[in-house]
Amino acid sequence: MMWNEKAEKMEAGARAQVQLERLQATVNRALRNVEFYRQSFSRAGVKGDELRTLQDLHHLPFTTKEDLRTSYPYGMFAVPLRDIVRIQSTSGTTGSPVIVGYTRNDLKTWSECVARFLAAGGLTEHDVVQVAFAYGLFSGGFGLHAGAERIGASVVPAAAGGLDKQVRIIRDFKSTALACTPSYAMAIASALEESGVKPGEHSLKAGFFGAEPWSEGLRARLESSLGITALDNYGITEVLGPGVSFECECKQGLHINEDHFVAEVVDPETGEVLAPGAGGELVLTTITKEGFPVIRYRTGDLCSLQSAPCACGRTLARMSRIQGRRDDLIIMGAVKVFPSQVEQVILEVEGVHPHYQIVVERSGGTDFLELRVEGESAEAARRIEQRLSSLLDVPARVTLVPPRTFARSEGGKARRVVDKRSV
Ligand code: DLL
Repeated sequence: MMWNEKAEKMEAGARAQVQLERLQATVNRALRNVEFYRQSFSRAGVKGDELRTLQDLHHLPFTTKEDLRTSYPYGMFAVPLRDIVRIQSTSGTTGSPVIVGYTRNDLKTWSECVARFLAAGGLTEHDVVQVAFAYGLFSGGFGLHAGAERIGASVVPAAAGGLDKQVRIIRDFKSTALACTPSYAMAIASALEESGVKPGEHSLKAGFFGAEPWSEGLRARLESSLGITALDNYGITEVLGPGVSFECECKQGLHINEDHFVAEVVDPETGEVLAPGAGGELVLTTITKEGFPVIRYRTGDLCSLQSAPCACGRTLARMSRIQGRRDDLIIMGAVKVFPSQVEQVILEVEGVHPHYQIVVERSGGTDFLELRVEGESAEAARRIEQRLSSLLDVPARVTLVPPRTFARSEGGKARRVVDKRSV
């Protein structure tokens, strides 16, 4: 189902024109109202009125997380605080947090973008949506809530935490859709199973998962254990929150809401813009945000872009599933691996559970990877070891641990890697 056919199926030329006009307006507003952009444009020797085509965007300076942090708390706001009706923030786990502000129009844009992905997953006013993301400064809870409400579904603000509570709500409220992180969905699936509820005995039919990287293997596991269709959606607080891009029923990449954002993929080292299909760092520019516009924001997320038509009929370009963040890449000498690649290996083998931890250690100058995974099958462990060793090109050790060794997700972003080399 399409929430906004006009926008989602707009012909390429017409959309490019809309994008250019909105981009020009955004840049003008940012230069007028935000000192940071005046300085960064002047350092780069570019002027706002030099933006005549969409390609000219490639010459504008990047904005980094560090830039946003330096402007803490309100330095990047492009409107006075009296026009801001909502404030959210990043968690600040890797440094000081970034505070973002939304005007009334921005909140409308946000719920529109979220409604698009919920509708793409078949959600209507007849659904009961269980939002099991944290509500608070994190953008997940309020973002999903507003989008589901906009569609007219019955929204249950279950919030994160309390697996028993999640199971009870699924069972008693007859939730038809679940929105949370994929790792939390797995914890909920395990808890449902342990409480004796089988896929055919509850009403769930759709899952909207995002906020952290996940693998095709985990999708398959979630779909079979919960008896649902599981779709990926991507977002980032500095740019909007959930709603930047989303999968349709074709599950062939995430459609970018291009009437609100312009996406580029650049070489993470040189910043050079890459051709469609090439993997690199996602760079996003908002073209309708009023309160907190960002120009060429370096997300740190790695993916590729493609503009080939999609069978669903949407003309919105697609990005691949996010492989991981630049910071999450496990680098062991010449070997580079993302936690989601390790997860995929675990899920290809029967006999272990997708509850795991990756431990990286150094001994005698050599790096080792140990995968600790819940399960009892020595045969499964051996097969995972073999597959991991060929994926990594270095020996990997798999240690089986008893079920429930790892604390179940409380709904936040999973932390899978323990790097003992830095302690
Ligand atoms: O996680 C917004 C969100 C909420 C998206 C709910 C989807 C659903 P932040 O806390 O600012 O915002 O974290 C953004 O999370 O840069 C990615 O590294 C990661 N991320 C978000 N969605 C996905 C996804 C929200 N679908 C950071 N796949 C981003 C992989 C994702 N990584």
